[in-house]
Amino acid sequence: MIRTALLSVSDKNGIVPFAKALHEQGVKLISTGGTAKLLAENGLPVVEVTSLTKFPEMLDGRVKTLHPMVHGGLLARRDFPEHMAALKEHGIDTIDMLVINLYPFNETVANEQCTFEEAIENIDIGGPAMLRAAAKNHQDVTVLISPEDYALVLAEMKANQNVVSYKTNLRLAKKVFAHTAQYDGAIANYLSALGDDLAHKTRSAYPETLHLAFEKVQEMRYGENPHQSAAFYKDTDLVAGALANYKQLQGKELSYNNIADADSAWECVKSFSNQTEIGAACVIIKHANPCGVAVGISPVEAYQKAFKTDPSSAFGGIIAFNVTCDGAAAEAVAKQFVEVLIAPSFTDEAKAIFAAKQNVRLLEIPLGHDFNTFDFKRVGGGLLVQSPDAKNVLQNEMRVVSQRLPTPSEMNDMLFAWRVAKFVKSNAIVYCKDGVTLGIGAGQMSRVDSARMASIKAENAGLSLAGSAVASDAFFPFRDGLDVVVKGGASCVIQPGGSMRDDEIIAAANEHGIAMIFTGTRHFRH
Ligand code: 93A
Repeated sequence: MIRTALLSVSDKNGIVPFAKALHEQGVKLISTGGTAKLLAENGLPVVEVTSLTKFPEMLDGRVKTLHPMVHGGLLARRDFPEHMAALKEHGIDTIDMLVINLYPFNETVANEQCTFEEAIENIDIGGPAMLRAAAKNHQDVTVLISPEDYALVLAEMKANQNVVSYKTNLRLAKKVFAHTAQYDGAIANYLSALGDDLAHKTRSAYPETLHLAFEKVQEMRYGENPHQSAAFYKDTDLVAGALANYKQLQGKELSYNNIADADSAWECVKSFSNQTEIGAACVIIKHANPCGVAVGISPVEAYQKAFKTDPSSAFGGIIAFNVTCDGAAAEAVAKQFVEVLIAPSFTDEAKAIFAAKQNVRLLEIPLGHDFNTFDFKRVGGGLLVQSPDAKNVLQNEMRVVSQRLPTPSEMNDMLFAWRVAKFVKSNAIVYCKDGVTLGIGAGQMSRVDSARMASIKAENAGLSLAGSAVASDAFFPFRDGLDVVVKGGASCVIQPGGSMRDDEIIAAANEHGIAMIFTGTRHFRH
């Protein structure tokens, strides 16, 4: 039964009429500073949390409700005599309803002018703590995070002497945990997009005039083609760019295309490095696209798996490991024609193997501490500037949209495929299974052609796509692309979703009995 409600909302829309209705139901209202003020202004009797806790709101509001008077009231089990005795002993009253909306973190960081300071201040601590407490104790506490639930809860209370059913409380609690998970996910995403060394920096708007400072490293014999001249400049910003920090151990001077492909290879391979359960990852790049990516218990295993994806394209490729290249890996790689081999380090044995192959360029790039601040693209008469595609979709932001849930191994395969698809030129279709790419369709103008291309490549390499996972870098505009990948052998698909025809595409997935996940984020790469 609802006797006391605590209301603490950032977005105050709709709170006054709801609080009025609660008051008319005889519910005692407790509230935090801003919310309490608004309710009092509207003639409602309201107890301020400060008078309950006997503490002022402190530290610029960072500490308002973090107190046993609040959390004891939310968390006590009403059916445990010891809990109720403890409340009595400490003069704590139960709180039966919690109405909250959190500091608007997402809305704040969505504004390009948002500074790092502002973002941090908009991380709500007390709100999620109360939400989780109330949701944990949903047996006795009703917790509301969205105005759309106000009417239903009020109707139940009116019909049932202020009692809200267990079923409703449980439904609302589930909503809360999904919400707090998303809220923390958004914070993690924001911070990871800033990169380790940039976290202290203010995110500023793009300046009116752009003065770029890059330092010349080398002039090349030629550019993308022999009739073009070229040079490589490194970013003078210390935190930026892996290719500003490489050490070349041997081989001819890096060419324009070597540097461009080495960048793609390194960006892709290092994206596997926070996956502690993985031994090693290997990426083979050709013409800026991965033509084989795999993880394995050792670098040699990862390489051998990656090579099998597309042995003919791997010829003359750029290869990267995210772990030390040891003798076994070096020996395996040395069997193929390789332009550039990259790793955080090479063992003496590996160096000795390549000593006999002086044409191979060996690059050591330290893991971590590199982060591109901006992406640039020269266009006729100007420069396009954007923040890098640094967003990693967290698992709790992904949504299973099919009737069939993915199995754990399908889930792993999809996550792997999704990681790779980010580094494949659009339209990208990537088939994977057991930590290895099986077919990669890249750079096609139509998604369905990319899908066809990927399965043709798998067939050419003699690989089976049965039971594989497919990642698509952007949504399927029509069901034809999905039909092609299922026909190819995919049993699950990961894609951003967001097409006008999502319903049709979900229906097609269900018709085929495959599992499908929407990530909500796309990874175009041009
Ligand atoms: O700064 S907090 O993380 N610390 C707290 O103790 C706390 N308690 C409630 N944020 C806290 N809140 C949040 O304040 C609520 O989640 C709500 O978004 C907001 C309402 O503040 P006011 O009523 O003063 O406008």
